[in-house]
Amino acid sequence: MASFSEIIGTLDQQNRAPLYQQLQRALRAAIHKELLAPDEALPPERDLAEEFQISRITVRKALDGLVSEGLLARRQGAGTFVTSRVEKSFSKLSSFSEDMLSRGRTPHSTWLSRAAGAVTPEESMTLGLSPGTPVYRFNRIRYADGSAMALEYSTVPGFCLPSAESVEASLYDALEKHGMRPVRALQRLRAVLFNAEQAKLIGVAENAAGLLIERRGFLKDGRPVEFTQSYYRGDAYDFVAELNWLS
Ligand code: 16G
Repeated sequence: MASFSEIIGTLDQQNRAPLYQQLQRALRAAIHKELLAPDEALPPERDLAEEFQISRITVRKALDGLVSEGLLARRQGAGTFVTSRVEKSFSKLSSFSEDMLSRGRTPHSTWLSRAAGAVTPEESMTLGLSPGTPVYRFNRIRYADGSAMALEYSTVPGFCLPSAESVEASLYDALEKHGMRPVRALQRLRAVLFNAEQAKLIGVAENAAGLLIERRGFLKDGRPVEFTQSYYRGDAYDFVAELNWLS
């Protein structure tokens, strides 16, 4: 079997660029050229340190950077892997958590805010609610295997849930528990550039390309139960739709 340096090249101890940057550059290039395939495991940090004659701290620093770029992912107990782009079906009404779990990735979120409030004029138009109606807002950074994938801003009418805190890891789990999970949705997709604040939250460069998906979800009886704006990293997602010709 080829040694790892035969795949990604060696580091130049005389070069003025820091060694962790050299290792990052070599790994990034190998991933882009697909010398390292999606889902391929990297050798353990200890082996990399030995092979490239650098400290484990340097290896860790190099890998940390690529994890936050979304090129690598750490899976607990299993090691570090090359990430694969997520293919998301456009015709399935699934949740972020389900999408990630079905790909063997571990979802988690951090809260930007989770609160009750009154509907804004924009939300009342979008959700068809009368002014003053209580709503819950759930704003999150969404991760897969520790890499930030999307920023998500959801508004849910007050009748759907008993409290803001009733939503923990998954909004759809909480809605389902209360018989309020949407069964139909309308979606709109638009290309966007991440502004400085969003870019910082999700760990990409300012003005990096992203995809904004707006979803309005409805119950069987037609009542709207969700308006969500999801800003996905453009470098992490492929949206896929199956089309049928109805003749
Ligand atoms: C997805 C949905 C979003 C929904 C969320 C619930 C798209 C474009 N959007 O991100 O509308 O609110 O899943 O995820 O798929 P959760 O149940 O994991 O919180």
